[in-house]
Amino acid sequence: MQNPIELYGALAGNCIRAAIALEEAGVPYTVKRIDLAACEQLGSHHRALNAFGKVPVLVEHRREGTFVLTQSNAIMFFAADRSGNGLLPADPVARARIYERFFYFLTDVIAVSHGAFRLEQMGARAQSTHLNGMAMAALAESERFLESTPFMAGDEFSLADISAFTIASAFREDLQWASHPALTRWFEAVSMRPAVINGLKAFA
Ligand SMILES: N[C@@H](CCC(=O)N[C@@H](CS)C(=O)NCC(=O)O)C(=O)O
Repeated sequence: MQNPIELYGALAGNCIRAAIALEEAGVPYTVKRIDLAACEQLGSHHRALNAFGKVPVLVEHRREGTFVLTQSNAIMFFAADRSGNGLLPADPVARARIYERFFYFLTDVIAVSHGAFRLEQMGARAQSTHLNGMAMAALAESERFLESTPFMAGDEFSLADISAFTIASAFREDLQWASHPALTRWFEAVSMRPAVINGLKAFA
């Protein structure tokens, strides 16, 4: 039988994060590619899944009906709940630390970088550069998370690392890696994880 879970998406950070989370969680899924350049996400077929016309979208075919989930971060938490592993442990303290770091990357790096991208599209180049600089500085600051632990929120790989990894990949060319030895070591280690490699390839 086909995988009950489908992940609709494209080669973009939000979709790759969702794919990496499913891979790390060991949740089998089928990739459904959406051609953003051809505006397939805005067509009626895709809008039936996500009225906002965005990817990623996760679809799970259940006996009791079809479950549709949008928002990359919601999909990551869905995957973590299925994983039964360290992506999001049950211990409230460990979990709180993961939330802290996960939302650091989401709100201080990814969202800021997204704002920069929108400004660039509007032709507001100076403002875009300023915002991108803020996002990059916040990413560089995450070096301190890695001073005493191998991963962003502790001794185990977690949702916080997935959040950090895709945006660090996007900034790979511009980050001063030599000044950030812990970030460099972390990035190399995460890049070699089989689930991360598979997630990166999901929409390639
Ligand atoms: N907050 C949403 C953002 C989704 C989003 O903006 N997706 C982009 C691709 S990364 C998209 O669908 N772009 C196509 C469009 O805006 O037409 C999430 O995290 O899933």
